[in-house]
Amino acid sequence: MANAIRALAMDAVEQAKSGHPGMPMGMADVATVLFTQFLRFDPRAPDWPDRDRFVLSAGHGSMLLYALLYLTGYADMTLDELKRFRQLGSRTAGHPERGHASGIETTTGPLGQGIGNSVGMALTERMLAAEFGDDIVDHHTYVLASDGDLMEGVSHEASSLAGHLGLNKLIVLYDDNSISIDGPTELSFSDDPLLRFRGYGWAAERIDGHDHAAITDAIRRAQKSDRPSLIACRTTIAFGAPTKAGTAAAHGSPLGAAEITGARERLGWSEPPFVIPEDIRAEWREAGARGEALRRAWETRLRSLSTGRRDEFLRRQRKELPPDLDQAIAKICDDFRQANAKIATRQASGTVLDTLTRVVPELVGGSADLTPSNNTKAKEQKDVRRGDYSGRYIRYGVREHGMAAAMNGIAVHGGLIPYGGTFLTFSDYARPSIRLAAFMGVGVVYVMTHDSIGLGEDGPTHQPVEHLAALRAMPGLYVYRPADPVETAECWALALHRRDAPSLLALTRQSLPLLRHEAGSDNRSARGAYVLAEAEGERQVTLLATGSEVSLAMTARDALARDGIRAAVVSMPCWELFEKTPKEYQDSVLGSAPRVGVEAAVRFGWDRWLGPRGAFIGMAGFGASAPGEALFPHFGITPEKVAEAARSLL
Ligand SMILES: Cc1ncc(C[n+]2csc(CCOP(=O)(O)OP(=O)(O)O)c2C)c(N)n1
Repeated sequence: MANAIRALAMDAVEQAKSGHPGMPMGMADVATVLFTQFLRFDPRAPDWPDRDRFVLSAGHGSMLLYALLYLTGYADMTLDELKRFRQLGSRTAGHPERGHASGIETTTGPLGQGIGNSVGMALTERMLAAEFGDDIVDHHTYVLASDGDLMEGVSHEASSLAGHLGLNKLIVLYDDNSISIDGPTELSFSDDPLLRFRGYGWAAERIDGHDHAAITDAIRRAQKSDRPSLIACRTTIAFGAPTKAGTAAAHGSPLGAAEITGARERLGWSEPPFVIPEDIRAEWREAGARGEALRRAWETRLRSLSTGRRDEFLRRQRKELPPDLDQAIAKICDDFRQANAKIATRQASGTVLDTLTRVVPELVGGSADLTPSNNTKAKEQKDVRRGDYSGRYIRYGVREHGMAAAMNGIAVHGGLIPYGGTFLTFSDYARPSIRLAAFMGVGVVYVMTHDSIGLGEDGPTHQPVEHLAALRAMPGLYVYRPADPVETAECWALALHRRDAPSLLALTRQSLPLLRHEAGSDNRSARGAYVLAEAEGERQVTLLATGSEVSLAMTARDALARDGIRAAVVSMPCWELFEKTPKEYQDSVLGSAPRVGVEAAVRFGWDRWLGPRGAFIGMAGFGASAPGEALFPHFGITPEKVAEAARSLL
């Protein structure tokens, strides 16, 4: 059965003239034992919520996963798809892409991310079990990881968190083949991963990854462990290939006709390319059919839940939000207006969360050790702890990347909606996982505070300047920079409603005046940009601003009015949403008068809104260490400078 995987991997890579045959051939035995004896899955119900999760963290070995999906009988993974490996429009992309085929739990390829995701999945399993009971939620998360996965920093962060939280249903099968692209791993890697993972609080052992009995025993032990498990499987890369086995030459290139013929001989595999003998195929299909009875038994248990609990469980699986969310947001906006709240948008966000976490029970928060700064912990949220997973707040520690990768895992697992905080400047530390959230289209929410020089004394290391531009450059990510408490609540509503893409809230440390005084529940931020204050009469200039600089533009508008200059102020909380509005709306907002952009960040990206005659007030370099009130004048970001720029355009 393992040789069927090896043959398909060799054949598909050869046909595509590109790909990675080595890992699938090396880990074929481990995968066969896992899929035939342990993994609980049902190809006929790939999204069965209580299935075990299998994450191929070493995404370059994608043919291993595709072969398994084909052999076990997933309807959309046909032999034809294997023959079209790595071709345009096929389900069998170079690296596994979530959504391309059922059975692909998460997108992998950037090494280390899969391990990070798996920690979020395993944690979600425990949290949902604490809420809905072990009868309804009781599954394992299995990961196949390579040397590269273990070298990458994100896996260290995530594994350390998994050990701390005691996620004992997480089992990592490590392809300990001592080979990476440059050659033997001893060129760059002298860790003792077993010692390291034991240090994280994991169980760790080494086995012969070609010995089926040893693999079986090790997985059994791991299933009984009270901690997460790393099973280092000693394997030979490209097992069976006559000259390339055990060498880096087999990692990422087709083996070539002669080598494949030799491998077929050694493995005793006489079938032509892409042909699986009937008896072996039947055995694989039988392995794929094992899960149906388990799934049906689970469905019976689900039916025995009370109607209320069952409906709640299923609502979350459908990613449907509770019906009272919008009403709650409207009430929060009213409260802000009544109080004429002059608070930082991070504080407004904290107030919003106090309500949202009550209305949306699937919201699970956290921060990379900046909880009091990010205002991410709602009043009623309890910490998630080792052994007690009933809380809804995760202490991620100083692990931004691990946090973002784990949040992706929480999101793809289903049943919970993750949000997590850090300083906006440290979005860089989380960026590879943010990119994957955008790429997969999962509704993670990032709460990124301290969003400009306005943060003050911590200085330029902490003051983001290029981050908004960099984040806006990422396809599929919605970047929100609300201007006041009302906009903050509106942006939270938009972020939650968007279940098919990640959202990032850039929030201030410093207090801001309330700008949105008008009553009513129209979510004006939903259009991405809108006229906050129209000119008195025909517009002579339009001031475009985001976040903390909108109030500054409003002051400039008053100053200009005193000189008889008619200026409008446009708040632009979300460029991505504005881009999606009809051109007529955009034209009406932007107007035909000259424009001044105001944002305490770099100009990069702004010119598309400013037009050929536009001016920009913002940052041209890094910030400085001083109180925020001193920095705005120092860098020339003041109402006077905005008014001056406006006058120069007339
Ligand atoms: C973040 C990241 N960096 C680099 C790569 C390119 N890459 C793919 S596989 C690999 C290392 C291969 O070694 P190993 O992980 O041991 O896999 P094996 O050769 O055993 O298949 C590298 C550097 C990547 N996919 N992701």
